[in-house]
Amino acid sequence: MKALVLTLLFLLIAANEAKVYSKCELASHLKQGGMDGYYGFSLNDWVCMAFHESSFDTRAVGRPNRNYSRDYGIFQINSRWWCNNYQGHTANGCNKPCSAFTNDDITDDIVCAKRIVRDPQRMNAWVGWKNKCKGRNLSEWTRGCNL
Ligand SMILES: *[C@@H]1O[C@H](CO)[C@@H](O)[C@H](O)[C@H]1NC(C)=O
Ligand SMILES: *[C@@H]1O[C@H](CO)[C@@H](O)[C@H](O)[C@H]1NC(C)=O
Ligand SMILES: [Ca+2]
Repeated sequence: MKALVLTLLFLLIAANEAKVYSKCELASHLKQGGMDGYYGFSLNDWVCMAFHESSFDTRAVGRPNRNYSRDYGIFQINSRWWCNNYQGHTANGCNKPCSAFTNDDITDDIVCAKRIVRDPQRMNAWVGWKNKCKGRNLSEWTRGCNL
């Protein structure tokens, strides 16, 4: 019985921490977070970016970059500039531990993504967006969503 309870508890915790968004669910959260049109970027841009950066997986952690920084979470936020992973120098522009960007609550991830896009390079900060979304017809990324 105790083992069963522990197993259930573990599954609950695991389920709580590992969230892979669906396209429309993410679009809806981003809209609530004020991302639609933020600095001129549409929901489609944000959804397309998140897909190509993390496949919508809130737990995604990138392999170490050449300079030993890493990218965290659904928006693959970089530890050199935006969050602290306690493994080297960081500017910590979003003033967060990187672990804040690998849980299933993306509220703070959204706040940080907004901070990132306010920098001059805008969404070019995300290579996935630059290579796979920029300048393309992105209407499929919110098609069929009830927004
Ligand atoms: C480290 O590499 C990442 C990814 O390539 C990049 O975003 C970041 O700006 C780099 N940091 C430095 C200090 O060069
Ligand atoms: C984008 O693609 C959709 C569907 O493929 C189409 O309906 C729409 O007109 C396109 N938009 C532009 C600006 O080309
Ligand atoms: Ca978070």
